[in-house]
Amino acid sequence: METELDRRAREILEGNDRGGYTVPNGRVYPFQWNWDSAFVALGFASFDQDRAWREIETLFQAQWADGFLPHIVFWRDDAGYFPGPAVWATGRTPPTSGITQPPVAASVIRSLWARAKDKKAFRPRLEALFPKLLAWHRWFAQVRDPLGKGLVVATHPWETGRDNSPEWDVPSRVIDTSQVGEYQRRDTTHLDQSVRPTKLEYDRYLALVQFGRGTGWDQQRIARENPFRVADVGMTMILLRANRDLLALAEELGRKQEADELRKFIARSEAGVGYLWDEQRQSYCSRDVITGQSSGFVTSASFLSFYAGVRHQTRDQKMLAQLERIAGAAKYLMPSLDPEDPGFDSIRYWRGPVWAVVNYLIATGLSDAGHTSWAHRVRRDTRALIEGAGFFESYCPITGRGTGGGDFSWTAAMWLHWARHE
Ligand code: 9WN
Repeated sequence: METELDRRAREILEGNDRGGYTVPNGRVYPFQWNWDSAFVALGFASFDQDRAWREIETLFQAQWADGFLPHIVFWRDDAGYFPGPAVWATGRTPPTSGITQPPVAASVIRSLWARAKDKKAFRPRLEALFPKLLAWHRWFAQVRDPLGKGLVVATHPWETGRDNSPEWDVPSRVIDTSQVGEYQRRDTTHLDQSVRPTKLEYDRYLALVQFGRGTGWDQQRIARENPFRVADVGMTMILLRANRDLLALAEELGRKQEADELRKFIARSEAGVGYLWDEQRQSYCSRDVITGQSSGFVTSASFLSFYAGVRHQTRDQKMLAQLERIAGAAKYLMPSLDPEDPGFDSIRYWRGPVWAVVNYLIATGLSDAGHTSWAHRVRRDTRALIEGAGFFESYCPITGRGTGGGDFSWTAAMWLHWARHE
């Protein structure tokens, strides 16, 4: 039976639907975002499978010829967001940003395919999407893995989806912001400044956009020369999982050669992911590839090792110990930053708040690895947050208060797909 929250979640997705794509929130984020759309598709699948596939198909219409998939597609301009298409100036049709985002789409398509009742009807759509997904994954391997270890190097904090994580503080210090000039932020007209990134962070975000634009969005050059180049633990773990899911689809479609290629990507990442283990911190952390320095921060992304299917007995035990410690310090899992870290800020974006989509990934991984009671705890906390505060962008892990934008698409989607279930 449909509950009040089920109905509300569905209404949010339908209200944020702009015809083939969904905005994360109509006011704060009025465009199509890459990983938001992937999660949103899971939400649609609970009541409209055709619409779920369309969300991803629309996103891939904005793919560049080299396989790159942008983090924002500006199907229609909207002055309510900064930086808009004129600032990015990528010269594409449709207009897009020039950076990417965590590659969850292949995993989502695998899930949509598994639940498709009429396989015959969806098979041509799977056949059409498969090479596009593979092209994006190849792009990561060819352009964003300079160490050849199967890791993902992010060239902008926005790429990681965890924009102001303290993981980026030290690597960002070298970014020259002297040429950024005056600009007007729009996020702080919609939301309180206390929940958003700082002016210094925004200056750095824009300096990186200017750098990319200065290269004519030459991705090869950006990968070599960008002042910010960090192997992101989140994107790396997500890509490893996505490669496994794409491999399952390759096998399903009988694409032997592609399956072999994907097996190589997976083997490379499995062998290389140890580079992100911080022995001193006893956790997986992102690592600056320019200096070789680990961030030393335990964040929600650290726990995606389970989701990636990385199995390492001693490291897994250490991560479970971290989980237990954090569960004792926060009422609701999983805070985006270790609550015992001195920089923890329970309401500031990716420096403390809980995000339903990351919880979904973490819980999926924990469950797959057999840590079912932890997986259950993460789901229960997500459910309690939504029941208590509604469909917010994120939540304070201490009080459960909603933070950021309301009527948020991916939170509604996570309710429908996952959090509401027992
Ligand atoms: C920049 C849309 C996006 C999410 C990101 C989240 C936030 C954008 C912003 O909103 O980032 O991409 O302007 O703050 O950090 O994960 O995809 O919901």
